Amino acid sequence: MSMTTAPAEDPTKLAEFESRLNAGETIEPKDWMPEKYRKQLIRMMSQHAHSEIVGMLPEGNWITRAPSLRRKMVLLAKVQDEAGHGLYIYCGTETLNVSREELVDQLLTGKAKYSSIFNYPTLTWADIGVIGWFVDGAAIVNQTMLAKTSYGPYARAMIRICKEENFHKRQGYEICSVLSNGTPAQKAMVQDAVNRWWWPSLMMFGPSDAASPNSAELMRWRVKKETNDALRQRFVNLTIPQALAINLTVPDPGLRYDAETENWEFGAIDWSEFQQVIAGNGPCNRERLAARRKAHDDGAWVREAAEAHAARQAAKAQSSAA
Ligand code: BYC
Repeated sequence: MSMTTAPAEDPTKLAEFESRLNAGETIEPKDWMPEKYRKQLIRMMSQHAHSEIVGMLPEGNWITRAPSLRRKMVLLAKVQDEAGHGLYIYCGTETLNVSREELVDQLLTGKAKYSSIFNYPTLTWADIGVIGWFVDGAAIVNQTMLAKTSYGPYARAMIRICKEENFHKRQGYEICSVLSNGTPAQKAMVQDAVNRWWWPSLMMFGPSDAASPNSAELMRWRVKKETNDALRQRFVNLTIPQALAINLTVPDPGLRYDAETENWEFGAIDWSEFQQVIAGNGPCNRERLAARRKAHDDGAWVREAAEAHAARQAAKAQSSAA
């Protein structure tokens, strides 16, 4: 990316752009947009794509150990969906005039972030259920909002992706329900997974509103339609009744229902843990990046073959046109 300071935006164009947003119009790739809007979208969309790709690793860890053929088929399909989501969002990001190579390079060199949640280990089969239930559940809450974002290609990608995430969430919740109604050992295993994933899932929504440097600008440009804290609260309100329905508890002594606001109020989040994880010091950050770098290196021959094929096709087309 260029290190030079962006020139000041044309105030007339900026005013037109903002009035289009205020009228609820979507912005399309060929439309004029402020450079900062483009940069914010590249940051957010590429982080989202990277999260889908890195997100395959914790679950991929259990494909060979799924407890039945049916569970294995479902998990394989889910992980493949995530690869599809990643590629789809990379394509959407490319409409903002940035190359896939540049985006992937930012991930592999540690310049770009990906969701904090994927830096935790999957220790038991119950983790797969809880990821579907909590992590995909949190993603749905966030992405349902993003399906109405102001940038057209991102909004359209979210509509399709949310449909698949709904299936992911249901399969996760069903795994948890079966385990919770199973033997005492199975019940203990799923409760332990819930205990480990609860707080990191709340952190997925990002820092509290007061500590979120990007929120104000993203809200003004209607990229985000709701704040991190509002979405986090919605997730808690949706999830606690689901936990109660299958006799599981979340590890929060401060949790209580406020009948007046109709919110499940929750205790304080340990933001120092979140900061450590996004700074690269979570339990699995190094392992995740090493796995992605290895996959990228192992795939070099595919990229080379595709380039050689494209060059051959171009030469053929040129010689038949001559
Ligand atoms: N993890 O100003 P803020 C999935 C960073 S994958 C890491 O509030 P913003 C799935 C943030 O980037 C789900 N970093 O930022 C896949 C910023 O740093 P930079 C992924 C985080 O953008 C497989 C700084 O903290 N979803 O669905 O206003 C299996 C300050 O934050 C996190 C998306 O990516 C985090 N959790 O809001 C299952 C959705 N939170 O960039 C499921 C798209 C914050 O300035 N992204 N940071 O260096 C978003 O909606 C928003 O970008 C966020 C953060 C809510 C994540």
